[in-house]
Amino acid sequence: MNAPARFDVLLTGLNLATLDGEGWGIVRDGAIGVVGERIAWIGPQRELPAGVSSSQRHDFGGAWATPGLVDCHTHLVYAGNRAGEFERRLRGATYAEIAREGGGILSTVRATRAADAGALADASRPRLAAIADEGATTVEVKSGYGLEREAELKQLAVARALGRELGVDVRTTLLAAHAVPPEFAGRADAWIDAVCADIVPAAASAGLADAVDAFCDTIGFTREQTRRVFDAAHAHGLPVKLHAEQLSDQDGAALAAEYGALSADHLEWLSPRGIDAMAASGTVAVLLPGAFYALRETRLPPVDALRERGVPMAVATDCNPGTSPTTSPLLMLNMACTLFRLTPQEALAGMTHVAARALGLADRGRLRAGMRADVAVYAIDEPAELAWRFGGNPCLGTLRAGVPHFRSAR
Ligand code: DI6
Ligand code: FE
Repeated sequence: MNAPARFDVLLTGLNLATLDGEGWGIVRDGAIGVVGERIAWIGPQRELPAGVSSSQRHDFGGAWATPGLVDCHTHLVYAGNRAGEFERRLRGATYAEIAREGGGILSTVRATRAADAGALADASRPRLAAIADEGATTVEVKSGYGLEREAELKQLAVARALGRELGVDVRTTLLAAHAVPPEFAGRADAWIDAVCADIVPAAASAGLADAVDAFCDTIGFTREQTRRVFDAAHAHGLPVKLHAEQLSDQDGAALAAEYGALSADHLEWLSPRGIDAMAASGTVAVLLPGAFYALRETRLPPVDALRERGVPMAVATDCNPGTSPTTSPLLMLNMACTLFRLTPQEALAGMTHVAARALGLADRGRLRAGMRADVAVYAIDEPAELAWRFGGNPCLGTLRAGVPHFRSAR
């Protein structure tokens, strides 16, 4: 590997779990040299070219580096909370019942509409900061709690602004087809008309959406309605994703695959037909163990079949106030293994390069020369520890597009 004469940042004293290739891609006693936003050199420290200098050097004395985490499915920009609904569910009400009564997503819609952009950012900032604090360098954020043009755009703009403020690469997804807003109660098709004719074009022309998502389920939208949203997204040059087969089998994953979706997410009710379609289209399966856990679901996503068919599996927080009120990507690694039986290596791949693929990003998720210099550093003895433990945070900080955000050992 040719090294430049000078690095902007040099990280030394690191064991590397590069995830470059099939397995962990371990390099012991490694170093990473960065120029600008990119990894310029990576390898065993003893092979560092003699005489190379660096503007900044950080030595970690044997900590581990992984690719920066990619949390590819969150709804973290919202106002209010749903603790009261949680108490109701503990007394026996179901998520779907609460939704049908106008609570659930719609209660967060009321709070999110009422918050101005500043208040919405103040409510959401700690969540993005907490996710980043565990090693995330790229975070996807969905709208879907505005459910009217300006409020949807407000959510997307706040997400982007928080990303710039905290130095996290925030990717935004328009999820106007999340629920039927109160103004359109009983007129789901009319709402989808508005989404397609007004909101998708507005988000696209404002440059505020990187993708378009929909909630295809009995308490969400039908396949036909979802298809219309996808057509509108494609007409505006935006890729699609889908909340599919979370609470029932609507054959949504196959529809997503038909549209070349980046991902289909949740998938507890995914059928063999859906798996075949995803395998053929290369659509990523995003697994969300936090929602599975919080809803006390018992039906598992078909992980063995997905693995057998070579469908790439990502893992994300689904950070949202209703079904996954977590800001811990590391806890999701643990739950992906404990609840869904992924291996720790699959789980970490699922929150790095596979998650990047679920966002259409090919420049990150592995530690390799030429990739974006997104790196997470952890005070651990071996990489499987990231999925083994739950609670606590061993992250010592990150490089985000080459910019160091490190703190002292914890
Ligand atoms: N599925 C989910 O798990 C979230 N949205 C969705 O379509 C839940 C959102 C909420 O309850 O606020
Ligand atoms: Fe979600």
